[in-house]
Amino acid sequence: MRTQWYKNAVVYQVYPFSFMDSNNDGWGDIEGIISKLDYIKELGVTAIWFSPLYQSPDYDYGYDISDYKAIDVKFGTMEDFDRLLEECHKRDLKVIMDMVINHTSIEHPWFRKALESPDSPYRDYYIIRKGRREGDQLLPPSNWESSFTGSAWERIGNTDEYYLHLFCPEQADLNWDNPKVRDEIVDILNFWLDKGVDGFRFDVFNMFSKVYPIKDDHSKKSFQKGAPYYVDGPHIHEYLNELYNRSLSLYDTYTVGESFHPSDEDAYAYVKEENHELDTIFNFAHLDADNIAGKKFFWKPFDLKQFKKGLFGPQKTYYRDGWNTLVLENHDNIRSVSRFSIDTGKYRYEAATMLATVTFMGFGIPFIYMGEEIGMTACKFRSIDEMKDPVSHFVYDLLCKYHIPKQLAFRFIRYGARDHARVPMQWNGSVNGGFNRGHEPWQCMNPDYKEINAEKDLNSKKSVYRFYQKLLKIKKTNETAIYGETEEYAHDHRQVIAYTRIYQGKTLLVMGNFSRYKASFRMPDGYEYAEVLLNNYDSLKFSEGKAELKPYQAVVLQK
Ligand code: TEU
Repeated sequence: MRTQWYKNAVVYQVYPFSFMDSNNDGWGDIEGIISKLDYIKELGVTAIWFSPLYQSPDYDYGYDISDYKAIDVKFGTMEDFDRLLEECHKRDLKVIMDMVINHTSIEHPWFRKALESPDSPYRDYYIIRKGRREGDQLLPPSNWESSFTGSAWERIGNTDEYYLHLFCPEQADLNWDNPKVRDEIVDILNFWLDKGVDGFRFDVFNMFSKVYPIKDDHSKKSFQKGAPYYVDGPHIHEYLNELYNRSLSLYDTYTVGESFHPSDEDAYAYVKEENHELDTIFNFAHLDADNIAGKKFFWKPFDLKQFKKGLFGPQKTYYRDGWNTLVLENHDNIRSVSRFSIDTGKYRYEAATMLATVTFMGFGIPFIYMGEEIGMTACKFRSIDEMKDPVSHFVYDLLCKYHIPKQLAFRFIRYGARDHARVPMQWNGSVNGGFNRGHEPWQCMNPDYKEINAEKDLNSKKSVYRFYQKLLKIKKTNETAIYGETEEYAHDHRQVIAYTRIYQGKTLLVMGNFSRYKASFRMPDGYEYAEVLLNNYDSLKFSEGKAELKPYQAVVLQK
């Protein structure tokens, strides 16, 4: 049944809120997406991952689902979705749905019914516990923290009970230990697979299984309080395997799990083919190379060695018996050209194409986030009020609570905010960047849309999009680029990232200069006369076995 079509796939992520607003109401929609499918196809991708399109009250912009089998009205109808699916398949584009099943919206009927009566069978769909009494004070059942700041427990009205939410208070965690919950999930997956979708991206899947009974986390090393009790939990491998057997393996699917700081050992187990859990997971470790301890609002100078370690680690580990993914951006991260200490002013094109080359030529499936292919930059937000993501506000409020001056707090938020990726797509230089016909978009535009937009990029001699086309063509068709084993070079080099991919006697050498200064790199033997497959400059200079790379130059050689 399963053809493993994903092995030479290239995935494009659409964040529906901000892609294309066809009816000019300020929200992106399905009709808008359909109108841009040719643009996506022409780029050279083979699949699209849609961030949630389901019914949602949008406390976390679609990641809080209130009906898993309905399309949200702001995006369109189920008929519109069916047409989207058909139009994608007509163009040979696979469709990957986002599945947010660690938690549901508190507006989901299951949660509503759970709260209606203490005897409701739906209570056991969630994680509801009595608080702890200390004197006259009622405290949460444990000291676990939410990923979005504060306690992970929310008190239920005036009762002495709390429910668990590892994200927003409006996102209640499901109790995966209840077999009925797993039945419901299987039913939802099969509903979409029966419609013909081709795979899923599982949101924070490695938080599904919790350690019971609930207890305090006293460890000093936890990424956040409670993490050892809800990350890579005791039954997670079993539950994934169950989804595989009861649903995924019955169709020609592909899955990618979004993991939350997994241990190396568990990460490998999730993707190991013989385990029948997931096909791939996302690895984000390299994206922490310019923040402190994985906390994205806290700046540190870019550490290229850390980036390399994060990027190459999974390529090495999963090579023999698993598969990998390659990511620079998504809806949770700031634009890649605007980070890693990059000089965007002068070298936006060079940096955008270098980043894509050194990342996507590795072992794994490239995931491209809408707008990345035209080198969209971080948004020049002027105040916290322009930001819609609840996380930006939670963290801002927290910083202010600790007496950080407001301006400084805002600067922290602006450094790492997810809002940067969520401003509307910039299609052209007309009103609202062509996202719609002038209605105020739900999230403000990046004021640079007149300078940076798809139309302008495509007409430019230095087009990021056209470079991506060349790169993706190699990535999809060159067997070495698909199957080759990665070997890293220049690990200690402070400017250059370099590696080979080797497969059946053929070799690719990929090298990129990660800085605004010239850099020289001693290549492994025999590349001076190799064929240049890709170069983001017109020429490449060699001297005595060394490649002399210009600022942000990236090259792929084949031998
Ligand atoms: O994200 C999980 C997650 O933990 C982070 O990427 C998170 O966005 C970051 O730590 C905040 O700074 C997934 C989704 O991708 C995200 O959009 C959702 O908000 C989250 O799950 C909850 O569903």
